[in-house]
Amino acid sequence: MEDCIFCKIANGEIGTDKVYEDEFVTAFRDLNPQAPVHILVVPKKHYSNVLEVKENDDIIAKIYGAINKIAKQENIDQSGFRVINNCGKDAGQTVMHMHFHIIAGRALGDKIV
Ligand code: DGP
Repeated sequence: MEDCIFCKIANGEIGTDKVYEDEFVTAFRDLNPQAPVHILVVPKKHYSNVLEVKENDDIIAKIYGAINKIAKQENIDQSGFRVINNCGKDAGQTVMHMHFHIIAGRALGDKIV
């Protein structure tokens, strides 16, 4: 996707504070952190959001495999963290490249669910 900021970050065209990378996934610190640890985990391939993930596609497993490693790397595996995916307008998705927020480093307060 030509004009996608997260595609540009994932392919190295734009530099960022990268914390993890493998063949399928890149993770970097959010520009506008909501907690001491706020990391975005994105697939290297462009998906606008989770609605584009097909049943037999293992990208979500790859993303959660990366989250597992990042949690240990960031020392939040014991204290805990929240993973958030915003999909579409009502969820407030602002970047149309599927991404999962890892939020941690403080008590996260009220939950929606
Ligand atoms: P969402 O609302 O779920 O679409 O969250 C998008 C997040 O992406 C938001 O927390 C800010 C972050 N973000 C937007 N542009 C950039 C960028 O260029 N670099 C980084 N590191 N984060 C960005």
